[in-house]
Amino acid sequence: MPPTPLELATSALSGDRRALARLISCVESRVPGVDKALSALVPRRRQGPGTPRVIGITGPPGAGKSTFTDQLVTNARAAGLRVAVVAVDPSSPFSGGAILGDRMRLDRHALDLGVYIRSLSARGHTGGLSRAAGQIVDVLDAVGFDMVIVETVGVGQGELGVMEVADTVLVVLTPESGDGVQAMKAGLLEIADVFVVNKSDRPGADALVRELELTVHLDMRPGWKAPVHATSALSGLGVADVIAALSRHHEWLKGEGRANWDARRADGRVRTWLDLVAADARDAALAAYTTEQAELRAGTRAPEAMPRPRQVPE
Ligand SMILES: Nc1nc2c(ncn2[C@@H]2O[C@H](COP(=O)(O)OP(=O)(O)OP(=O)(O)O)[C@@H](O)[C@H]2O)c(=O)[nH]1
Ligand SMILES: [Mg+2]
Repeated sequence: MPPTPLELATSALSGDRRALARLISCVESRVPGVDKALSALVPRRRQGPGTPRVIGITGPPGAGKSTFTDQLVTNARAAGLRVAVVAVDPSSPFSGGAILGDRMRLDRHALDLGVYIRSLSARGHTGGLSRAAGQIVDVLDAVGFDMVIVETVGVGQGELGVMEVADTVLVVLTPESGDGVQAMKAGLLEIADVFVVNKSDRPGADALVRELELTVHLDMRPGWKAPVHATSALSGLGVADVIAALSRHHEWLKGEGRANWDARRADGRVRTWLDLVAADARDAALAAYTTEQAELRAGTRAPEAMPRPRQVPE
């Protein structure tokens, strides 16, 4: 008999890496019994912006997110912190190029027991990537990591959900993303706690920095104002400033911004629940109504004429 998720959770809590990996796989595919294992971890989940610090890194493909992740990991390790990295690729149904790239870049930490790296692709996900990412962060939290970094490619709606699991979000752009920034300004402002214009060794970086600064400045909402940093992550130029900005945001969350953190976590918990409700309802509907599904497939029944139970199943 393979171990139950609850047994895996117990082993993971005592430091068993293989059990941790298997538990995370259970979370991804929502195997029976995983809900019980996760609810058992509740008392160990963070109740405030303390440990772990959960840092989200997002931005367009190739912007330098993994280079930054690597720098953050190196920095945290130097301070003796245990770090987990969750690399999420919502666009890819496979563990494709981006994730492989992450792997290779982070490979130099592979033998370091203070670092845990996990990639998460869109394949086989029921109940949403953000649901999975959120629950995986909870697991990593419970087993005692000091820092969890969630890297996800893109800056669209899909990534917004994934980034909502983070306490602090770093948006990495490049001079090349200038035009795109216009289109997605509102969305970016919504999620970014720190902006980075990476590859500042290339032309156009200054203009994008000014544009972002102006955008942040014109945002009338009270609270944290996202700083904008120009970096060259490859050479390390400006990276220390970004790390300092991430720490300042963390301090802000602990003080003045505490209500902000509480609200974000509350929303996150509700969203995870609703994702689970939706996933269960979908599974239940697919298992039932087989005749109707055959008619739907044949085109003799409209999707709108399919049964849609509104009762929450027991
Ligand atoms: N010129 C220049 N290249 C950089 C800089 N930072 C990263 N790169 C390069 O840009 C490429 C992409 O870097 P990654 O860190 O993999 O970017 P990413 O955002 O994680 O990419 P995906 O995960 O594939 O979306 C790599 O070849 C890096 O070496 C920089 O500051 N300047
Ligand atoms: Mg990457």
